[in-house]
Amino acid sequence: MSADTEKNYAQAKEAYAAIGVDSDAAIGSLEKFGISMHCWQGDDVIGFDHDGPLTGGIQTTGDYPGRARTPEELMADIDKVFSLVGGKRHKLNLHASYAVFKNGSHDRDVIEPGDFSAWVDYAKARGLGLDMNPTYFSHGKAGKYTLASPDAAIRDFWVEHGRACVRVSQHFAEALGQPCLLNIWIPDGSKDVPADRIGPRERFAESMDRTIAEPHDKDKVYVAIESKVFGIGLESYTVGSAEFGLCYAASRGIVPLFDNGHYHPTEMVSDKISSALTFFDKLALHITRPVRWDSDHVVRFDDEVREIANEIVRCGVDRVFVGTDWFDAGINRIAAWVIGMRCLQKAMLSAFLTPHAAFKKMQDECRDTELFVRQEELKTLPLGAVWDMFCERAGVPGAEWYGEVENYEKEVLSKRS
Ligand code: RNT
Ligand code: ZN
Repeated sequence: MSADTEKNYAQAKEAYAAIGVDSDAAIGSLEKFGISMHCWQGDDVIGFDHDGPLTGGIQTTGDYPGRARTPEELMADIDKVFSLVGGKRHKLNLHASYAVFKNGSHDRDVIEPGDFSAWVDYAKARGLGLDMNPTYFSHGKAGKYTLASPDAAIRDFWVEHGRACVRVSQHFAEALGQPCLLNIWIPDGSKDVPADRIGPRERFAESMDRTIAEPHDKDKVYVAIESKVFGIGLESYTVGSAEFGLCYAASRGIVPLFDNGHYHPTEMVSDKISSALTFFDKLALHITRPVRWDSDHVVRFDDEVREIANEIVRCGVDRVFVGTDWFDAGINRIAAWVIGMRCLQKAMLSAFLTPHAAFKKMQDECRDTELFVRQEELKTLPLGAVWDMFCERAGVPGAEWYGEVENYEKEVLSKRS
């Protein structure tokens, strides 16, 4: 360990102790804090089960060289990412479109656990968990509507897809010995003013009911529904709106998923977490960065992510499934993953280093001025020195990780054409 890391940490430990915070405990909490990292940053949300473009009103922009084109390349890239990200309990978040077929391909309504055995083996060998998402986009049967389609045959196809994903999730949970989050997001909606808003919503609810009726153990598979305000080409109406998602989750006893890119730009997910957790046992999040719209920019260590992290810690880390969701094809894709993961971890570290009980007491005793002062003074305490010690203890590089990505680009990514 470098003498500087040790010396700086000793000083930081004292500075945090002075406000009643144990920095070793904070590092320990961060080591145990698992993040479900999305697999789709490495290949621009394309997957392996189809040819054709990304559809569904989501978009990657940029053409940086080195996109992963095969499962092997994607797995190697994810290994590189995890070599630069500390922490012991991470998961990998898969989409159904990342199936790795062994004996000929299956359409999405009939995918099987075996179509994901390459991922189960991968996760097992690395001590990772797996989460799952049905893929209701980038497919010939995903036109304007999927689970909310007026065409019963289309709805049936996608219901079968969801049910197959429930079975895959149950298999993930059993094979890896940890619960699997199965998150349902559909792109259904319309570009212009619809004539019927309630019809598609009723059909979506009915299709969801049929999907979650697929037998599963509730302590192994947690089903979530992800809401959204709009998508590209779906600007006027989104079937799975925020109210729909919340009401559906509450009435069926499943988990709501909040993606912080899926609201009007001044709405803050940090303020929504506690409202949901007043009524739900569990909540799921997609951490992303919307820039003016649901742009899925790489997460930075910014105010909103820090406040989301504070809320996760205050409400209870065991109550929140934390996943990531961004995709940038304009910069090195490995760096895009690593930047966002490390920024989220920095936000969590900052939250673990916050004297929440003392601050709450100030609020309850109406010492608002003091709270304001102490919240702002906290921001310039030596978080960086604690972060460096976290990296050191986790065996990952500190601030100088970019060289690793540069080498990987030279040795591996640049050879992909
Ligand atoms: C889309 C949702 C969804 C997707 C992934 C690929 O707006 O955020 O979570 O990003 O399923
Ligand atoms: Zn999302």
